[in-house]
Amino acid sequence: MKIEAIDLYAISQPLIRTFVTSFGPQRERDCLLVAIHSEGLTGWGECVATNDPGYSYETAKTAWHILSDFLIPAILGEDLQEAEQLADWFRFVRGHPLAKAALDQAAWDLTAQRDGVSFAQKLASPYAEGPRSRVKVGVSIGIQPTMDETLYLIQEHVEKGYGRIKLKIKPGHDIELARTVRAAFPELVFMLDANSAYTLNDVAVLRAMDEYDLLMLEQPLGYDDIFEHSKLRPQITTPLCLDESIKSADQARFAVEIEACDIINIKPTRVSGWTEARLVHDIGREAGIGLWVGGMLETGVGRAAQLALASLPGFTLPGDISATERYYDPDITAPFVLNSEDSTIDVPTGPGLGVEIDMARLAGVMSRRTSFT
Ligand code: OSB
Ligand code: MG
Repeated sequence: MKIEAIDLYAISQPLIRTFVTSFGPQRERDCLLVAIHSEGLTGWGECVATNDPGYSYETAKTAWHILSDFLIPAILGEDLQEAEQLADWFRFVRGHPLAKAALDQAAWDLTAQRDGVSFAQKLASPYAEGPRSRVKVGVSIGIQPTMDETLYLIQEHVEKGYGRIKLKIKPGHDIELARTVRAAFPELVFMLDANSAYTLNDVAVLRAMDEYDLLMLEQPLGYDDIFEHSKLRPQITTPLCLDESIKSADQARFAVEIEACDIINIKPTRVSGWTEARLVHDIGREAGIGLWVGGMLETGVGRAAQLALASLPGFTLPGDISATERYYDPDITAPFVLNSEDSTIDVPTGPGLGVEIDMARLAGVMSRRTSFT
């Protein structure tokens, strides 16, 4: 398929609720969308780089620069057979996984449409099991101004049917939170995400978490670290999960080899896309690592592709793929809704991503658009 044209959009949508993590608040969600055109088909991808460089060094603005000046010119006019080719085409750009992942997602969507299969079917084709039809999900709740609001939000989401709750922590907002939540909800399946806010000097705090029967503790130490996580792991009984520091299949291999984690949160965007995410899945599955699909406050475009990844057989834990109405109302696609009876979301079955973009809504939230031909 000759890559005939690519559109790049910058959009900005208000979040229904400000999302606060240890690296700060997000009120407006800026992100980019890419559309690859070929043979009358259009493949869509979302770039989830955030407004600020708190989660990673990439921002929506650096991603615009890398996409428009390097990645898009490198693939325009090329003959795309399979999305796996992109890794070679992009090798000349160091880093910038979130920018690369947008085009990777669009290439998977486009080639799945060409093949007349869903993104999930195409991604799951190497596995005898095939894709799951619905995937287990949980919800990620940002840091709230008061403990009462935290408890209220947990209650609200449990009532909606979410079977797993993730809470954000930061120094000074940790042990008391875990203690209070466990006391209020003795049976709750919950976990904590520190987004790299601690150091090995805080082992006493992290060890105190062992009391509260957490599903896991996510990325307590450095955002690029696996070495110190491997030092921490034998000192706590809570299962240790890595997010930020696994940016490639190689880093997943290294983490497994030095026993730095029990669990990996695979965000396809953080590892440059779905091809690499599937490799991380295979490495983790082979090593008996717990796996789940992480989120970055995606719109319906990104959610559809997260669901496709989560349909692979090695995912053992609920993903951060909550219903889109939690973040955007209306969204730029039809909403994804929770199956409240089993805390799942259905994997789209239509060709490619299986979602339709509301172009009028997109025009309403768009701040910038460039077409490359
Ligand atoms: O660390 O998992 C994270 C959102 C933005 C940046 C980092 C993270 C998150 C989330 C939200 O936890 C997950 C979601 O519901 O999309
Ligand atoms: Mg995280």
